[in-house]
Order: sequence, then C-alpha cells, then structure tokens
Amino acid sequence: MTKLADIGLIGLAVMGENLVLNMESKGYTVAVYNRTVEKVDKFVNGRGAGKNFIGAHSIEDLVASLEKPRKVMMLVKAGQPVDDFIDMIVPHLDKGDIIIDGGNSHFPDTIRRTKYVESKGLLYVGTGVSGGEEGALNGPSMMPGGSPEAWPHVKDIFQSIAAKVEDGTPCCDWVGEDGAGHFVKMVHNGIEYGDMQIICEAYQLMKDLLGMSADEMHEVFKEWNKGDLDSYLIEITRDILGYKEDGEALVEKILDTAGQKGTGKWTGVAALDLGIPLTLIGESVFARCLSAQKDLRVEASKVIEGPKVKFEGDKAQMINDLKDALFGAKIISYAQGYNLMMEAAAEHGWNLNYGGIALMWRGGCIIRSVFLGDIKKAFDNNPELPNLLLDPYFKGKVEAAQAGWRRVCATALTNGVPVPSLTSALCYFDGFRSERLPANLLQAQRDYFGAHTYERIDKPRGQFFHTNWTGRGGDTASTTYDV
Ligand code: NBP
Repeated sequence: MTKLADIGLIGLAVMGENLVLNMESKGYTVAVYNRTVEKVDKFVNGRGAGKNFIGAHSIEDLVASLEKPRKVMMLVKAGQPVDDFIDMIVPHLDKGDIIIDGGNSHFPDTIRRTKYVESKGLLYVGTGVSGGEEGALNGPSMMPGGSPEAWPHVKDIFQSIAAKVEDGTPCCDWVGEDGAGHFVKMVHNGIEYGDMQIICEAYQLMKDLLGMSADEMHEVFKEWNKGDLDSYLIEITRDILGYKEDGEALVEKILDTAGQKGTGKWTGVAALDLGIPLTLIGESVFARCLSAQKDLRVEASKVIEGPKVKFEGDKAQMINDLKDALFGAKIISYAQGYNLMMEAAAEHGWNLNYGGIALMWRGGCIIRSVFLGDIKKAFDNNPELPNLLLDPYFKGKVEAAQAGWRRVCATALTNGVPVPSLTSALCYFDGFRSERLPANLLQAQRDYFGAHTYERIDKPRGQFFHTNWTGRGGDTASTTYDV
C-alpha cells in the first residue's frame, strides 16, 4: 500500500508551493491540492518531481491520502475562499482531525472559524506564516493559535520547517486560543509597516535635506546594519539603494505610491477598538494612503509654497542623529505593538507569552532583527512588564537616543520634510513620560458643552463632578461611560 501523507495542503501558489517543498525536505510526505487542478500536476511533475508528494485531484482524494488524525492546511487567498474550503473539507473529516489556515486571515474570522470547526468535533489552527517566498521555502516565522489540543499533533511539523535562531530554537511556538496566532501575525505586519515607514523617512531626509546619492545612502545603511539597527529591513534597504539599472539607482525610477493589503489597517482598527495609542503604525498606514493620492499631491505641489529646504548643519552628526531617531522610534513602535497585544489578550482571554512572541519574530520573518533578542530578555527579566519603555535596557536606550531624535524631528519640521512616524513616536514618548497632560482642560470642555462630568485631583478617583459653567445650564450631568 502507498504511504499515506503526513499532511495535506490546499493552495499551490507562491506560499503553498514553497512551504510544502520545505516540509518535504524535512522528511514529510505531503498531499497537495489546488482549486485549479492543473496546477497540481504541474507542481508534482515540476518542482515536486521525484519528491514525496501525492497529487490530489479532489478534496475527497486529498483527505483519503492522509494519515490520522488528518491535517489539512490551507494557503489560499484570505476571506471567503477559506470559508468555502472549510465547508468542502468538513464533511470528509472525522472527530479529532485538524484544519489549518496558514493565510493572512483577519483574527475575528479565525475566532469564528475555530468555534465553527470545533462545533463539528474537529480541531482548528489559524497560523500566521511570515517571511514571504524565501521564508516559506527555507524557514518562515510561524505563529499558530486555535484549538490547543491540535498543537501536539502539528508541533513537530511546524517547528521543523520554521526558521531557527542561533541556538537552534525554532521561530514557532503555540501562541494561544482561537484567533491569537492571527492577531499576533497581524501586529507583526503592523510593526512591519512602521519599520518600513521610519526607514523611508530617514531616506527622504538623507536625500532631500542632506542631498545624498543612492550610493552614499547605501554605505550608511551598510554601517547601520552592523549595530543596534541590524535587521532584515535595513539590510534589504542597503541592497535596494545599491541596485542599478542602466547605471542608475532603480529606486529613483519607482513611482512613489505605496500599496497595502489591509493588515496594517486591521492593526490600526484593532488599536482604536481597544483604545490603545498605536500612533507610529497608524501614521505609517496613513502615510501610505497619502502617497497613493499622487495626482492630488502633484497638483498641490504646484500651488502651495513651503519652506526652502536648506541644511547648514554638520552632515555626519545628522546621519548619526538619524540612526538614533530610527532606533528611538523603533523602540516606541514595539512598545505600542506589545501594549496592543496585552490589551487584546485581556479582552479575548489569551495567555500570550510575550518573550516567546519576540523569539518567533527573531528569525524567518520580515521584521526579524537583533533587537528582538533584547525584547525577549526584557520579558524574561519581567514577564509582567507593562510597557517596554519601563524595562531598564530600553529605557536607557531611548533616553540615549532622544537628543539626536529630537534634532532630526526639529530639522525636518523646520525644513518642511514630512516625517509623520518619527514625530508621532516622539510625541507618544513625551506623552507617556508626562505625569500631567492637558486632558484636564479637555474634560472641562466636555463638561462645559455636554455635562460629561470630570474627576478632581483633590477628591478620590471615581467621584464625578459637573459644573454649571455658564450659569445658564442645569445641574443634570450626562451618564459617565467610556466607549
Ligand atoms: P494568493 O493569496 O495569491 O492565493 C492563491 C491561492 O488561492 C491559489 O491556490 C488560488 O487558487 C486560491 N484562490 C483564489 Br486566488 N481565489 C480563490 C477562490 N475564490 N476560491 C478558492 N481558491 C481561491 O497566494 P499566496 O501569495 O501564496 O498567499 C497565500 C496566503 O498566504 C494568503 O492568505 C496570503 O495573504 C498569505 N501570505 C502571503 C505571503 C506572500 O509573501 N505572498 C506572505 C505571508 C502570508 P487558483 O490557483 O485556482 O487561482
């Protein structure tokens, strides 16, 4: 009898193909299926030729070729296709079989699907997979959540294909119940938006303010990649700036309109829903939106005057300040992202392992960096750490970075170069370390026009007061609640 497959995969596009090649290379036999069935034969006879793959031409074939408990993983377009495939697979599975979604699904969908699949006596795993094509083939970062009973059955496959850090620890561990894995993957993508945007702001300042060429910037990024900023995104930026087409930097020929597939927006929406100040990522999403308004910007650039860009300072000092600005802002972005995960964990009853999440992001994924090792240490030192800025190492680093970071923001604003993420992060930092913010005035305004009441610094918390500010209003206060 032919050997049964260890796992089945639906979706032979870029991620699926590379992930099953990775699984096969680790000794697993994989059954593969795709909606457009010709792609199955093309793959099995092409990149998969001579390897341990079983090509299936229907869902029935796929399920029949699997060892029990059966594991069926989908890597298809997020959204309706995932629900459609679940409905197609469920009738063919038995109690205890496992459905896995490895796509970029929105976490509320994963919460709903986990409940639905469990109601059928089956188990569900929603796992973030990061690292793109190369990661899928050579070792992605994987963030699985869903039915906890499924984890022992998928752990070996997942951890064997995942990226590994220097000591061999896999960048994959159980994240938590229902949508926790996809939530953490979503925050990963939001942080990716932020890291990319602050790098772009540094690039614009070097180019427009300091007048640097792509070659000069390439050298700066090469240096930065050796220190605190050492990361995949700094590394690829170095390479992009060094890439030439017909002797000229290709990057300068690319249209300045950014696309997005929604995960940054979801992160911002989740932050607004949970009331978490996720300012750097929020600004990064809006920066992409503004970039996409190209025609309007071209129009505006012809009629609206700003300051003349003029830099008379010390260029080497400015480049050093830029490095500090990037590092300071990056710390803020992760502090905000972790703050969001903590609030979501409280809201959804997830028991997230924050150090473990840093380790999952340490290799294989787009935001991989040396810095994540220090986040892991911060949570090892204090698993209850309420904010990364209160960890002694990061507090010291951000304090050391702030002078240069402030000079960068001030110079950019004076010269009219937009740096929304670097500045919003600095404002968050100053707000976070302020004992008193002007919200006393804000509460007075709310009470003035809407009788929304206020608490007083000379009375215990929880007592609410209303003042008849004009003498014309009544004494009836509005109900006090937060939305
Ligand atoms: P795509 O996101 O392009 O999806 C292609 C797969 O979805 C093919 O198998 C295709 O079948 C199937 N599909 C589509 Br499209 N519409 C369908 C429908 N209406 N019903 C059923 N199947 C449908 O592939 P990908 O880039 O490999 O990504 C797979 C998943 O992984 C996505 O959720 C993506 O967001 C996520 N992801 C991608 C990356 C990346 O770098 N690309 C990284 C991390 C995560 P067909 O062959 O018949 O058209």
